[in-house]
Amino acid sequence: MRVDVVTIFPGFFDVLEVSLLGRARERGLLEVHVHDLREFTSDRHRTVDDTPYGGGAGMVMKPEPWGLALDALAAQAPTPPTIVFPSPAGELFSQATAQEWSEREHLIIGCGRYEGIDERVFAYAATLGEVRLVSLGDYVLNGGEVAAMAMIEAVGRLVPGVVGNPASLVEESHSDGLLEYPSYTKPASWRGLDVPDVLLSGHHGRVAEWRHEQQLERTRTRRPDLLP
Ligand code: 6GU
Repeated sequence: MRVDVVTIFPGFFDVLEVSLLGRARERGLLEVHVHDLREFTSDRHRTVDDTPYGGGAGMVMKPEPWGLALDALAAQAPTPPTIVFPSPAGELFSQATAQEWSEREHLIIGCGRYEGIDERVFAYAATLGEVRLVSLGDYVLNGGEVAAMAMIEAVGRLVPGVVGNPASLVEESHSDGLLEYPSYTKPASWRGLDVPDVLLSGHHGRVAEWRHEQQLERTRTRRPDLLP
């Protein structure tokens, strides 16, 4: 999979060099290219924003640099890309979104700052690929960069081969619509706190049943909105 990120803060993405996704990059499973939006300006001040028509607070990102950046990146694509704009005004990003995108050949992620991007950019992008405005949740970040990073990690770890043991993707939170069951390791007793007996019993059927009950109970208390 190839991911192109467009941002006015390319340095934000330096951390992708390390950890899980860093190794996936080295192994050629995941190619992430970060582009500075200001490279697509032509004025002396490399301007990417301007005041909003109709008035109001803050600045809006100008359409021209975005148009040139999208042209340059979509032209490289063998198939129409999925073009993602992280936005608190978007649809909610979920594990299902991550799964869907992990099967795509090419993602372009456009990170907006300030009060947003000129709306016409989304309409233009839709002529180049599938456009998705996606939010991490109901709170506001200063820009799309941190959200893009979260999306790249959630998607990247689902690309086949990125996570060493694919079985570890099966029993995790949100993979079956429930929260994950609690986990324990040695020692069996620690500071007066004991591992539940059933996990020491060696009885696989009872362990599986207990874990499922724990998933249901946790989901009921912490995330009732996930239950039907
Ligand atoms: Cl995707 N962007 C911004 N700016 N704020 C957010 C968000 C995205 N998701 C939650 N808050």
